[in-house]
Amino acid sequence: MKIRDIKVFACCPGRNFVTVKVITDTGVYGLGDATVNGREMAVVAYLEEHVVPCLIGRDPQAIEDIWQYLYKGAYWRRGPITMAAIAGIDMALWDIKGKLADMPLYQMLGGKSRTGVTLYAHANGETIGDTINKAQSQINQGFKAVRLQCAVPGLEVTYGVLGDKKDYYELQGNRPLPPEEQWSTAKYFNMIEELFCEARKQLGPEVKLLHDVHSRLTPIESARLGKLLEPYNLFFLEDVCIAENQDNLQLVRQHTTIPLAIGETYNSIWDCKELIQNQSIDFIRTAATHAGGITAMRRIADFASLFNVQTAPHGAPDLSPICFAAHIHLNTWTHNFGIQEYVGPGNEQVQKIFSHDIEVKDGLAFVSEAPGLGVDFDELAAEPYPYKRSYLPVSRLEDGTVWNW
Ligand code: CS2
Ligand code: MG
Repeated sequence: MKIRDIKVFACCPGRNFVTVKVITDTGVYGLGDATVNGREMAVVAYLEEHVVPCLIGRDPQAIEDIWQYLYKGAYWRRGPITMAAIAGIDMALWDIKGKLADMPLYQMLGGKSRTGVTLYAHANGETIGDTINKAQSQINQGFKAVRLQCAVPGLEVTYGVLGDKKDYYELQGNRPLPPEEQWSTAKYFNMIEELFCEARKQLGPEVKLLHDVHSRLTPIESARLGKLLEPYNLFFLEDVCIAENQDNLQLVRQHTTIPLAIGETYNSIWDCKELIQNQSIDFIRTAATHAGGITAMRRIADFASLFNVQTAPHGAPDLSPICFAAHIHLNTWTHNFGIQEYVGPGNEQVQKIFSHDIEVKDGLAFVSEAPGLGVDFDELAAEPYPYKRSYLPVSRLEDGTVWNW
């Protein structure tokens, strides 16, 4: 069996997705997600110019060999563009293998560790009351875990909050130049404790509460935040500070018992090796699309299991349903799985282009029994929605200094 062709699609059904389709000489094909938000066309060029020509004629069943060929063979290892390109190919090859074996991916990984995958929903609001009401409505729909993000009084826009936009697509899908947003740690600290204090009071002790700091704090500020929020029993505090220097999280750890989650931007096991083996985190948030595919996620999950670290894959709207499907298979298999982020099924166009039968009920996702990943891509339905350049925002402190967005 040989790889006959590989097609790379960039479409924008509300926001941009890069989709890889590996086609074999028998007609069986596989799909992968290679989307890097705000840098989509770099991955398209990397794949079309540097990866596709090397793979035509190869055996699509040699997944590990192709992964190593693209990783070690390029000399230039790691980085978001390289690893998303490898991920797109890797997912498609696992999809093909599943179709050939007539087995869903989770079965090939080792079978089920659980029947349903626990999801956390998002609640974001303009005020504390508004955020808590939205969390309550997610709980009413059956979610047992909710991430709370609230606008910071005194700042025009806040990460994770919609403002005047109707959904995440309108918020993120059409920004031909990067908008600039302000950040103030002092203003954030004036709001954040009250949010969780009120949420616990009003939502009760059972619901799992989560929060994403989106890397805005220094390590010592992160430690302070952890201590401040400890009484409200968070399930995890995400991206509390940057961990380019992996010791940063060790410093936070020395001061607080709040569970820590990090890793959505990591492209390889090397970005989280020390975090995991030093047990300076509780949840690793790598995504199949950004960390090198299913092959790489499996390795990270097994490594993390040695150190009591659980997986909590990234589930933002800039990961396509192909990545979501891969995560649901991985999460169904991974024994040390923690929780999956979930922002809903996507808009009508997304659902039409990427079809699958993953069932979401009472805050759990149930894996597809279809062979491979169990998701399809409708090229014709994608055609009316071509790629549109769109950026993530850039953050500045109130004095104009560029800060972490
Ligand atoms: C976020 C993301 O979902 C999350 O936890 O941190 O929304 C992130 O901002 C985007 O994926 C950026 O591309
Ligand atoms: Mg995040």
